[in-house]
Amino acid sequence: MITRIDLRGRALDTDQTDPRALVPRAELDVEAALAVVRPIVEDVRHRGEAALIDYAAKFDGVELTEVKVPAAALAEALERLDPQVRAALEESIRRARTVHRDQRRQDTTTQVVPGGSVTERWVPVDRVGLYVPGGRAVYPSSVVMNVVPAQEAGVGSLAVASPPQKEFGGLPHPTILAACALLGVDEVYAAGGSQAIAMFAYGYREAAEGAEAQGAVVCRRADLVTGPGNIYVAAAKRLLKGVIGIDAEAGPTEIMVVADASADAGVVAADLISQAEHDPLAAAVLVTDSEQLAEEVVKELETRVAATKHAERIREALAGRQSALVLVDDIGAALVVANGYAAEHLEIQTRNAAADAAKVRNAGAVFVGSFAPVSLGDYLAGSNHVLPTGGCACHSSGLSVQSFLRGIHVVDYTREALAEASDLVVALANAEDLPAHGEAVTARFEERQG
Ligand code: HSO
Ligand code: ZN
Repeated sequence: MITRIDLRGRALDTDQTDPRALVPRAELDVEAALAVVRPIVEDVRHRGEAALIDYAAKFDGVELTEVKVPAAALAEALERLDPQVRAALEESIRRARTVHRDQRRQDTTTQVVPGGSVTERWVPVDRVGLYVPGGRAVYPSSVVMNVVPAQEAGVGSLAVASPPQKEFGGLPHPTILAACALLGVDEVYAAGGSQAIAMFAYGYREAAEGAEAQGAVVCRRADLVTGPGNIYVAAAKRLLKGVIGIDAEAGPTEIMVVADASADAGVVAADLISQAEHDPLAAAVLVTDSEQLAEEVVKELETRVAATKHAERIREALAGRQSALVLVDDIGAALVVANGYAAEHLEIQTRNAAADAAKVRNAGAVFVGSFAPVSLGDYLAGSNHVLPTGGCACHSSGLSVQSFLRGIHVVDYTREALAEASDLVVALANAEDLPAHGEAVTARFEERQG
């Protein structure tokens, strides 16, 4: 059910192979989705709420009269929330807040020369749109993972969008609404897919009578949109990047487990399955130096997949080209593979897990030892679960307070400090054939008449 890739006997860190190519990923054609998404985005831009209502009918099968979720629906969802789920969400929020609060940055002022300083001032984004998927993936935990870092960063205005659900009268899923209410988010929209991203990029006004009429603004445009989503959401983010800031184009979930003979095959299999459960395109990869562990994991996968609820989806994910059992000579080689792959989630289940984990350079999040499963991180570790996929972990981080801040350089020089730098600015300006740049400095020291 799962591909074997045998890399034994290969000098992985010295041969010429691109380490990213050692373990394949699922094919995901975001470019093709762009063609679908482009007219939708344009339509939302020009027709606003009327377009959002039309797409809710077309894609979600619901008749909406308004896209904004009424406050009463949020309160009601919270009231009806299962008390156990509520307690778990509250603890998830508490732990995430604890971690994300510590990520807040201090402004730093550097005295460059006497009288000349540069301060890096961290300023939260004014307004953020958070996208929470619906459909197969209804994740109230993702509400927590998006909202908490934005709030801890000090973002002043925060709106959530999630697809309208037919079985809930056109509202987003009630657990998502309840999670919003728990977090104090009161601006929620029943909008999904690329339409929702366009809504955040352009905002919309009340539908008004007459072709030229403009109603009052209902949803203000946002400066940044974050959150996972399907390929159409990724395509809309690619298209609108620049009009609006984006976090990342999230792809299917990935788990890579680096394990040696000391690992428990049942636990490894359970963890691989846990992320395969998300999506038939999810990647579940074991990298091990133990032939015996690999064989045991295969057996455990068979029995555990058969016994779990979403067996079909999981089987498809495990059978896909993106999932594999990779055999390597030793854990050093396993770490070369892991660093090359740059997994969204990387578990280290080895004898020296902490030391091996310290050698990881590329991963969205690392889970150390046998008691830190990815699913703990998904819900309750305190870490964020919106993480870079598709190998993007080699250049990007998961969502954090930092994702919602900008560092503004504040330049403050005295007359004397500028005078001292004047000749140097002029020299560089002339070297670039931009003499007016130099003149902007020297103008300040000219003798003026009158
Ligand atoms: N593993 C997913 C997040 C998630 N899991 C939400 C369960 N719910 C991507 O990191
Ligand atoms: Zn998950």
